[in-house]
Amino acid sequence: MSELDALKERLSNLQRDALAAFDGAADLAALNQLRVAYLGKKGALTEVLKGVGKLAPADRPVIGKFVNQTKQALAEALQQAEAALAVQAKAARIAAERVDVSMPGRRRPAGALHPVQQGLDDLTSIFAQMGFAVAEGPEIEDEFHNFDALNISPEHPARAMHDTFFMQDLRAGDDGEPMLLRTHTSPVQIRAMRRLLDNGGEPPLAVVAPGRVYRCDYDVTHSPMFHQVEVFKVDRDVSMAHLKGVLQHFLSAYFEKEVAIRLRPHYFPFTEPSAEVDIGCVFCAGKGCRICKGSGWIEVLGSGMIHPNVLNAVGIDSNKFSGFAFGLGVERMVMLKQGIPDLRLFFENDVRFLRRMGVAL
Ligand code: 2NM
Repeated sequence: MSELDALKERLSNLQRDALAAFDGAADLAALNQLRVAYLGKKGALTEVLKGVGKLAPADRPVIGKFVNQTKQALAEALQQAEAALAVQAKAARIAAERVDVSMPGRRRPAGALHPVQQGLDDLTSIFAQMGFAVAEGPEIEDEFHNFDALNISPEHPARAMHDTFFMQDLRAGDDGEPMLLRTHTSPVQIRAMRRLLDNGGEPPLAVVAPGRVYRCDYDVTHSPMFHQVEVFKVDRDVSMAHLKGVLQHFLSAYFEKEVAIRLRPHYFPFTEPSAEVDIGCVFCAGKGCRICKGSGWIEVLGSGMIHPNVLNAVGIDSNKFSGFAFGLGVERMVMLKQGIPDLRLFFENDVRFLRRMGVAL
């Protein structure tokens, strides 16, 4: 075989091998290595071209044309392989980054209202709907608003260190009178009545006062901090009939059924007459059970006609005006409505209780 034919054959073998190799390249990096291997300065083509020097001068243009065709073919094949790999790489990237937009999001725990807060809101809104104004006030009080104005005399046992948390270092006023944690929300009522009179107003006035209260009392059925809702209305000719009507509506609304109520004579310093209020037992429908101790009745709140001394203390003329008032413990009301057996569950923050009783936001 002539030198020319041998060279032609080497070139066409090189082209065949190169095209096959380009076709089989796994990625762009591999293809680049093949480009160097075939077309680079020290590549296979350069190696073959070393043989051109040995050819007869007349054969050189012939092989030159052949070399150009080979180079052209390799360049085109490279370009095609490159384009194919680019398409393939893009498809692979899209597949890897694929997001299922129809997949549901991860659920986050939403949190909930504490059953006591839900009870406060439920109770307060029943009175708000009846037209009572909602009032809040300070948890740190003075003796006037918490005791004196409520006709609770200095000798009254409720004032004793035993029941009241006095602030050791906090004193108010020029005479350094003692401050205390309010033992009921009545001081909020006193403030509401005083504000009305200070602003030159006069009754009617109807207020509901929800909030935290504190008593130095700690056992299975008492917590040193608990919650109260207190309610009053003052106007001309307010009577116990109004009290009973409001109680009947409120208690049936709260328990979401027609409940029987009864008033039993009682004593509170701030009301006269005073009455404790029972409802027909919500657990046994009045038949008698362990919860109502066989009586068929459960005590739910204290009430009465506001004592003339209380009205006079805030500047309301007790000869012109009268009022009813009552107060209840929120935890007790929630326990009765939800069948919660132990007061301590409200304050232990056991998540099993909170998840079960918590009201979704
Ligand atoms: C009770 C029972 C009876 C009461 C009295 C007042 C005020 F400030 F208007 F005089 N507010 N709440 C009251 C009356 C509270 O709780 C057992």
